[in-house]
Amino acid sequence: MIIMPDEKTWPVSITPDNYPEFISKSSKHLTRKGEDLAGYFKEEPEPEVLIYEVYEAETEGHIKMALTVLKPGKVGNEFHMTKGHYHEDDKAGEAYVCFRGQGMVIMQTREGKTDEIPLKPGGLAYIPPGWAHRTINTGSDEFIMLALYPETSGHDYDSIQEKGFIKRVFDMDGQVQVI
Ligand code: PAN
Ligand code: ZN
Repeated sequence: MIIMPDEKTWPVSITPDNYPEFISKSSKHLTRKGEDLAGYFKEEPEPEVLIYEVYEAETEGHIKMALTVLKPGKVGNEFHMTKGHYHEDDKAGEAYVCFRGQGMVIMQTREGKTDEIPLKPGGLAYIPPGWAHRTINTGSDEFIMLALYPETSGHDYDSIQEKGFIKRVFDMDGQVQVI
């Protein structure tokens, strides 16, 4: 059970079983459809296709929480993914905890270093400060993860929208390929 006598009262325990309760108490809900991701994939997504949703909690203190539900699927042979961003504060890192599905976080620095961390339920990915990050759903189920990051992080989407990610993730004859 999530112990939340009212919506703004913490602490909470969020688990792979009770995360829908977190969703129901979240204070902000974003949806990202194909039309919101125009220009991100190699091929253009169908405008109305739902690719992911984000539920944010209004936490007090310096750690913010957001749950991402990334739908399974592909655009052409490229797996569904989030937009990806740098944090505006280059001292703000982040942790992703996977609750459901199969996927990965791909990361890069402004100097061109890249890395990736595969994620399955129970796994945690630590994203160091200064690294852009994007989540990919490489499985056939929803990919669900909780992100924890400083509330002062800020999100820089423009750098990714302009230059894209160095590494991308494709289904090549049934194999997940990072290229
Ligand atoms: C996450 C992301 C979330 C959606 O909460 O914001 O997965 O991805 P985009 O923000 O790239 O669309 C996070 O990294 N927050 O900092
Ligand atoms: Zn982030």
